[in-house]
Amino acid sequence: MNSKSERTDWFLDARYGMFIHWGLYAIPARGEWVRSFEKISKDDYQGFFEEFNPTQYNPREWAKVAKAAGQKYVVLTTKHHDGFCLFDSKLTDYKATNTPAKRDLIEEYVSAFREEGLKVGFYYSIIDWYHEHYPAYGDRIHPMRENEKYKDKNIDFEKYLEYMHGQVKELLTNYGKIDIMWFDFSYDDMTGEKWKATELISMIRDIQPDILIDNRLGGNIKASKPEIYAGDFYSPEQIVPPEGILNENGEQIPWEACITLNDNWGYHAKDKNYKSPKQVIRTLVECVSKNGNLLLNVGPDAKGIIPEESLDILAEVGKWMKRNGDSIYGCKAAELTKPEWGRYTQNGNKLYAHVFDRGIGPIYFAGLRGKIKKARLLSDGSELKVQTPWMAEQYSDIEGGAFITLPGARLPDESDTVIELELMEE
Ligand code: FHN
Repeated sequence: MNSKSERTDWFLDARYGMFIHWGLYAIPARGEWVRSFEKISKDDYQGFFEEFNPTQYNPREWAKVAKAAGQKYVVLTTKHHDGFCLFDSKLTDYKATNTPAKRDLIEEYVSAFREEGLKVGFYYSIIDWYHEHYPAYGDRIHPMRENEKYKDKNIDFEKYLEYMHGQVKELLTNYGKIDIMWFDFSYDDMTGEKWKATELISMIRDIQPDILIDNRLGGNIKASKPEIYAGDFYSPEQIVPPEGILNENGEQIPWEACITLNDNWGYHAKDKNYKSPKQVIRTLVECVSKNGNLLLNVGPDAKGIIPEESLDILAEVGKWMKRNGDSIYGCKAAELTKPEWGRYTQNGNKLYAHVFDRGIGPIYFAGLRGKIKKARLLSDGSELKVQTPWMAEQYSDIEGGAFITLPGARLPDESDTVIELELMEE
């Protein structure tokens, strides 16, 4: 088995992935928490199971979208909190193969994305609102948390754990090499060994030694000696950590911010509050500039179609990635103060200046005087001259700084104009 740093090499290189939340909840189309928010009973939710038939599901199309977007890996919900399994689990009847879909949706997903050359991940909810031995009454989030009928139910949580561990074993045995296991989520006392996490991780490592695991089984991934189940990467959600993520020893640890395109993970027909391509590009750059990854979510509808708005954003960002991907893939934080005009990313002796705000006059690179071998506009490879113009020479404090004057008053790309600076060998 590779060490944690060897395991995460590809992940830190990839930087950008697609998250997919999809399941029965796409039919009510009010987000993936609809059962909990609306306290929907199992019987009332059963109708969606009997109806689920995503006639337009074509993961090869999804994979092509992800590839064109510049995404290098993907994580799909194999089971979300509602307990519905997109895969043909032998441990339950509550699965896609028993719906009108009559398909193992995961099997098709894995082969389609592998065919496009993406790394493949499984999201798996350790929370399960369907399983009879998962705590319901009095739980903080279970749909039946206030239903008196569940008050005296005799549950055996051990039976749920046997089921949950068994399903993880199915997922990591039946679908070939899987690159990421994305567990979701621990809360209150439902954490760590409550899930028999050490036993679970040992089983996982036996089957798929190099799989990456997130930190949501519990434990403290930032500890100087984290628990075996504390994970390979930290998983901030709907936020880019202000300072990146360091452990107790002050060392950078791998992290991945998962972010929605609108305000919902699962399909929500009325949620039109989409981020702009510019926001997505700048969020991706911010993650990489702080040594992190971005896992960007789409929520396909009940037919299996990714919403048009999501497709448009992904395509726009993909165009930017096609020209500027060198400033993302394999890059990390630069050891330079964040500049006023944007952010830096770096890969070896290539320093990438992501210019968001043009200001007026030349772009100023503090501390880089005499350190830049050459400069290019990354999008088209055109030469940029590193020179101190008269207005800087006579009227500016240029101690140690370098200047590049971009042609024209506006940025070539208002979302993010990237200047590739090849630094002098030290
Ligand atoms: O409750 C889930 C939510 O539905 C979604 O899956 C996100 C994605 O990371 N995780 C949990 C909320 O933290």
